[in-house]
Amino acid sequence: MSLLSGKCGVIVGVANKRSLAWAIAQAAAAQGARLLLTYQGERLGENVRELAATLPEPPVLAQCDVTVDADIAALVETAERELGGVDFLVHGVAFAPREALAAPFVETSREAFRIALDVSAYSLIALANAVAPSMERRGGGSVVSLTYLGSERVFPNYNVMGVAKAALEASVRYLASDLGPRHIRVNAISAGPVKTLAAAGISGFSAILQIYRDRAPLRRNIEAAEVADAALFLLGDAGRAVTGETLMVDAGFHIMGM
Ligand code: NAD
Ligand code: IMJ
Repeated sequence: MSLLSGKCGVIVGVANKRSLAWAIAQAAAAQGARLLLTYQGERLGENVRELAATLPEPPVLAQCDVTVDADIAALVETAERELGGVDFLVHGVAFAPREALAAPFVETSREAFRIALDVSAYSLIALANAVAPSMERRGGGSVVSLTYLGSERVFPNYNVMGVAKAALEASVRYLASDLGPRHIRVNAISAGPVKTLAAAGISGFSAILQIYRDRAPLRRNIEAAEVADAALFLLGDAGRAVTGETLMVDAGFHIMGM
C-alpha cells in the first residue's frame, strides 16, 4: 500500500531540483499523493513548472509569496477548487537578508529581524491557520516544517536565522496544542546541512559539511531523500501519534558533546 494514497497535499518551498521541498514532493507523489506546489514568484515559476512535469501525476501549481496574506488565501481557494481539499502541508520556506548572515549577530537590524521571522516562522502560523478548516472537514491532517539545529546552538553566520528557527520550533509546539483537538498534527524535521540554494554562497559551508561528516555518529552527511523519507513518516498514518515534535534527521550529529 502506498503511504499517502488518496491524500492531497500543499508543498511550499520548491525553488529548484535541490530544494528539500522538492525531494518531499517527489517522495509524496511516489506514494500516491495529489499535490499542489507553490513557487515564490515568476522568477522561479519556470523552474518549478519544468520540475512539476517530471512527476508521475501533474501537480497543481500556484504562485505564493508567504509574506502576502492574499496569496495564502488564494492558495487555499486553489487547493479547494483543484484538489477538493488539503490533508497535508509541507512548509519549506526560510529567508533572512543576506547582510544579516554576513555581519556579526549583534549588529542585526530591526528590519532584518522582522523579515527573517516573518518569512521563516510567522508563515507557518498563517499557512496552518489557512489550511486547518479544510483539514478538519476531511477528518484531520498533518503539517511538517523544516528547521535547523542553529535554533539551539550557535553556528557561524546562521545568526538571525537561528532566532527565527527557535521561533519556528516553538510555533510548532503551540500549533500542535491548538490544532490537536481538530485532529491536525504539526511537526518539524531538523535536517543536517545539505547543499541547496539556501546554502549557496554561505561562506564556510563546505567546512560545515566536513565537520558533520567527521563528527556525526554515522560519519556522513545526509541527503535530501532522507529528509523526504522522514517527512513521509510524519505526513502519513505511521506518524499518527506524533505531534509537536522536532525530529532530528542529521546522521546523529546533535547528540555529540565532542
Ligand atoms: P531552498 O532555497 O531550495 O528553499 C527555500 C525556499 O524558500 C525557496 O523555495 C524559496 O523560494 C522560498 N522562499 C523564500 N522566501 C519566500 C517567500 N517570501 N514566499 C515564498 N517562498 C519563499 O533551500 P532548502 O535548503 O531546501 O530550504 C528549505 C527549508 O529547509 C528551509 O526552511 C531551510 O531553513 C530548511 N533547512 C535547510 C537545510 C540545508 O542545509 N539546506 C538544513 C536544515 C533546514
Ligand atoms: C545558512 C547560513 C549560515 C549557516 C548555515 C546556513 N548552515 C546551514 C544553513 C550551517 C545548514 C542553511 N540553512 C539551514 C538555512 O536555513 C538557510 C537559510 C537562509 C539562506 C539564505 C542565503 C541567501 C540569502 N538569505 C538566506 N536566508 C536564509 O540571501
